[in-house]
Amino acid sequence: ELLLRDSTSRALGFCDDRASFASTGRITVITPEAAPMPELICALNAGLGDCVVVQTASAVLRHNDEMDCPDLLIIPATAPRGDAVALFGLVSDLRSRVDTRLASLLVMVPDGHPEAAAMFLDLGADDVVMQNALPQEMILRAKALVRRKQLHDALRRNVLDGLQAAVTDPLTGLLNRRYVDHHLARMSEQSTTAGSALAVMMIDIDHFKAINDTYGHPAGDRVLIALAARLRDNLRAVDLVARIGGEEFLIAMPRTTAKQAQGAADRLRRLVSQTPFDLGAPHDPIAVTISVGVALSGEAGQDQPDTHRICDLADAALYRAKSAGRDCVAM
Ligand code: GH3
Ligand code: MG
Ligand code: MG
Ligand code: MG
Repeated sequence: ELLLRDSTSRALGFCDDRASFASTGRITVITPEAAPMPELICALNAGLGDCVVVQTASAVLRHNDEMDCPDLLIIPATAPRGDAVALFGLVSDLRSRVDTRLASLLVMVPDGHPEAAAMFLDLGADDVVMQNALPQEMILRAKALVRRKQLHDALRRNVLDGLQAAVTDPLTGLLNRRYVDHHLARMSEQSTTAGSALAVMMIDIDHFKAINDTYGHPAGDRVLIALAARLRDNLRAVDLVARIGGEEFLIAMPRTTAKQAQGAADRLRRLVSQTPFDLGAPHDPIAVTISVGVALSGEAGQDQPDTHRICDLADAALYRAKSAGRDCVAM
């Protein structure tokens, strides 16, 4: 193997220093052959990073991180002519599968079959290379495809980060009102379809102005952050937890009965009131209480629920909790 790599490296004019080609991409070659093109594999390893060989499409992901498909898939479509149909199927399959569709796809086309090149491109290959092309050409095409995939990844990450930022409250990391406005209706519809109810809680910190006045605004901010974490940590993953105003939070709980909602609200209320928030020196732990208003929607048989109305009902309940003396739950 060492010999092959050396000879290939020389043949391709790669520099001998492998370190200067630090692992740049993850490449998977898909071929039923047990030991395909050792020179090519070694050249790819030397020039582009880590290259693995698998026999089937479904084996691609077993060799890679589940959530993280390879940068480049190479299909040496150089098998006998009878297998062409299977290879066309493989290419379109890789293109449509969620776990491989983002990988760049390069097909090596058998000599004398230029029509196959067009077919593979039409089915979604990003590039093709003829079997008799020089290894340099193969490597350069592979390298361009790896770069392209990595650039796409970076762009996609930026877009996702941007979307994430648009629906996140920067102080607490909870979801924000914009997310609630878009998402609550969908949660409510899903609950109705499932024949269960969606519970909405409005939470408001009691006398928060006094906390700011006593400890300062930065300490108030840290209370908001700690309270947000305490709420999030004590709810299910399916529950939506959002900061919708200065010291106001909204929680939406799918598949929740009135009794469960009331229990959850009171549990959260006690979790806050029973353990003061310790911000460290110079502050003594800060005692905080919350008032909670709860409303329910979407129980079986009910018409399409109006999420604005549910929020209004939860708001009204919160108002009653405040009137009743705070540090309590109203429904
Ligand atoms: P109540 O029990 O009636 O809710 O009394 P309250 O003092 O909590 O209510 P009020 O609405 O009068 O005051 C809310 C305070 O929350 C006033 C405002 O300065 C503070 N606040 C709003 N947003 C922030 C924030 O992001 N950080 C900090 N530290 N304070 C905030
Ligand atoms: Mg308020
Ligand atoms: Mg208020
Ligand atoms: Mg308040």
